[in-house]
Amino acid sequence: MTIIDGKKVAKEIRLELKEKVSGLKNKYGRVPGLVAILVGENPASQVYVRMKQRACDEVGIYSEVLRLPEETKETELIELIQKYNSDEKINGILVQLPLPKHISENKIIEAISPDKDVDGFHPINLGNLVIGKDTFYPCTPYGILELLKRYEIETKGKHVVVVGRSNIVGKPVANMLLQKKEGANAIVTVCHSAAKDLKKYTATADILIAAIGRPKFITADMVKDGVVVIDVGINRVEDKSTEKGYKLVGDVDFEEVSRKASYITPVPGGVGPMTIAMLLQNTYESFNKSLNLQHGN
Ligand code: BQF
Repeated sequence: MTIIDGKKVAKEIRLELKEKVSGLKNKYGRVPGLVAILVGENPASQVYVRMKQRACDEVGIYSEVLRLPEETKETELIELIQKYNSDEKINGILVQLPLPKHISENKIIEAISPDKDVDGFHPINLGNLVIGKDTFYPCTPYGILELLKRYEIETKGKHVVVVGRSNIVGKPVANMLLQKKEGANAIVTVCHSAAKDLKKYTATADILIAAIGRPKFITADMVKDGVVVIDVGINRVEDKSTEKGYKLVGDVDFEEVSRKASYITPVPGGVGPMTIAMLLQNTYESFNKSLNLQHGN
């Protein structure tokens, strides 16, 4: 059994990006830029935004962070996004989700220029993803494919079972693995909470992607021997023995499932750090695409 070390791979990717960004700076005198917009005080969101900002600093990507009050109006947020859509220093615009209830996430996502949508959530980019065109991949699915690639885990012809159907993880990762491409070309099943007997599906998986959002939901009886397990869950559960009063737990019961798995991602330190690394990767790719556009390609 191999534990997939997402923390280590993410670090490698950040080091590779640091080199590439330094190359851009030498060649063009500019670096990629990212703006992160946080509305309200969700504690987890604050942590995520801080991690993204620190990661930008580490690789030399220019970053701005906007912290807006909970009461921010939808129209105000849209106007801000439009300002960044035409800001040449900025190649990526990220609006941290979830947003307060009075703001429509769909409207906000659609206000972001598809050319700066480094989260890959804009319907144009998701549409391009589904038809296999070059686009920004959502960061968590991109991180999952990158982990499979770097651990040389074959996907072609394998049965991937995705549990969860969110627009951010389940739907895009299923579509990416379905593409007739290197690092994909899998047989993909998507299942979810409406299944009467989830085990019937999960037990047939060569590769199981758990993106459910419930702590330790996947147990050993639900998987076959030798399964590759990708745990996307980031659940905060109370733990009085820790300084913060909580710990992070995945959607998979790591202790028991790891005994049957050939590969498994831990939580923390698995898919989570890759999400941040791929955000930087997308920002770098966005900068390069903007150069190509300027030169009329
Ligand atoms: C780790 C996210 C749900 C909803 C909105 C490292 C992150 C998490 C875990 C992280 C996530 C989850 C992010 C670890 C960003 C991943 O060491 O295991 C990093 O920062 N994430 C987000 O921005 O929005 C979310 C999950």
